[in-house]
Amino acid sequence: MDAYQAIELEQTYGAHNYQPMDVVLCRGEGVWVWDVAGNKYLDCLSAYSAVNQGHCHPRIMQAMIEQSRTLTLTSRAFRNDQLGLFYRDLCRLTNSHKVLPMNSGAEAVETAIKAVRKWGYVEKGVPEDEAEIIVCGNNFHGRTITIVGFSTNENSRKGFGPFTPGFKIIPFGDVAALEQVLTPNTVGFLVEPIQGEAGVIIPPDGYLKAVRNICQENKIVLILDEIQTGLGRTGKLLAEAHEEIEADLTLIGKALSGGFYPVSAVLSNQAVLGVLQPGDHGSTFGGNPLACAVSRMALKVLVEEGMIENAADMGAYFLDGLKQVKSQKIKEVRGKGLMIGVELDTKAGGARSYCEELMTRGLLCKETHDHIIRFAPPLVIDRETIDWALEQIEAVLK
Ligand code: IF1
Repeated sequence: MDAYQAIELEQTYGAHNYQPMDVVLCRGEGVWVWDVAGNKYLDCLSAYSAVNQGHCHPRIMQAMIEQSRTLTLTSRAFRNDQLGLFYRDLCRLTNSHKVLPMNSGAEAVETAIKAVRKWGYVEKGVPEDEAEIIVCGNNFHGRTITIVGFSTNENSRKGFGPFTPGFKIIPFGDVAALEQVLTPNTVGFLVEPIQGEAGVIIPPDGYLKAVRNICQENKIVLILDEIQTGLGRTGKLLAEAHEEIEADLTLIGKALSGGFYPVSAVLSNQAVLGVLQPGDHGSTFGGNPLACAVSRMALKVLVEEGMIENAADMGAYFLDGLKQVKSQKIKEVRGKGLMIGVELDTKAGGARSYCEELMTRGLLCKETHDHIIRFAPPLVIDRETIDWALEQIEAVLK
């Protein structure tokens, strides 16, 4: 099937909830992907950081094949021999006490909201149905009604009301704003360590440590959404490590399976997830043996193959190279590890056209908020490939 036929089918039978670039991919290996016409591209999106380990990582693939030959799904009505091992590996790696496994990132966010509300009622004595959770402007935490209800992006909300009450919005990066919004009914603060969709917005140094202290002092659960920043993307296992803090609840997803399978999880100290009783929460696929086997190997290769350190080294190299690019079109280059954003001047005419041109040069990337191009290749990228990428970016942006 050629690209035209594939696009035709999508347009004919698919809901039009995306406006994808017209490239029809059919193969992935490491940092490279190929389209149906045989063209090769450097993937600088990594499926929004779900393919940190590189496309079709052979060891993760092998783990998936083996487990899929023996047992894929039992539901949680019964136990399986992979779940406890997954919990143990994840808790040891992240210094967590408890795990609640889910499937999509949004489900992990919703799970955290339920657990924190119940913790507020049971442990903090907040009156029933009066729990308040603080979030930040320009947040992205998923697409469910509750989550888009506290989005500040009109496109995410329009036409989907009415929304879930109990959320307050403060500016990202503003410590005083958090202190001022607190009430005795505040139970949690949900925030991305670096805002991804907002355009790789890095908070001021010390922000995470400051909000960690405020939450500690006011008995508020600090929930860090590391679904995009986690699992090596910023050059640390979790982005919280850049400020040497530990969240009370940490949300991970995406690369937790290396892009092979939807797997997410809520990681917690005992206090918060400990309030959930049998029957409080669950999902058909949450914690299934196939997801557990795939995720255990995805975590193993991430650590054993030095991908986290490589992300730190190659990220610094990529960022430095981008900062050397002389172009009137570039307003700011920012990033941490291999989570990089290039903000263009509004006079440059919008980021999409540059992404389209980069695509013709064999580099796939995605704009966000009209003027920002995100560069987030798999964490296995090497210096030589970054040099090549920088040549294409310079050629397009000069
Ligand atoms: C799409 C954006 C990124 C996330 C954070 C939770 C979730 C995401 C920090 C929900 C998911 C994905 C969703 C995907 C595109 C992508 C995205 F552009 F939508 F905003 F990465 F920035 N927290 N982000 O980034 O996880 O339920 O999707 O598994 O909706 O097209 P999910």
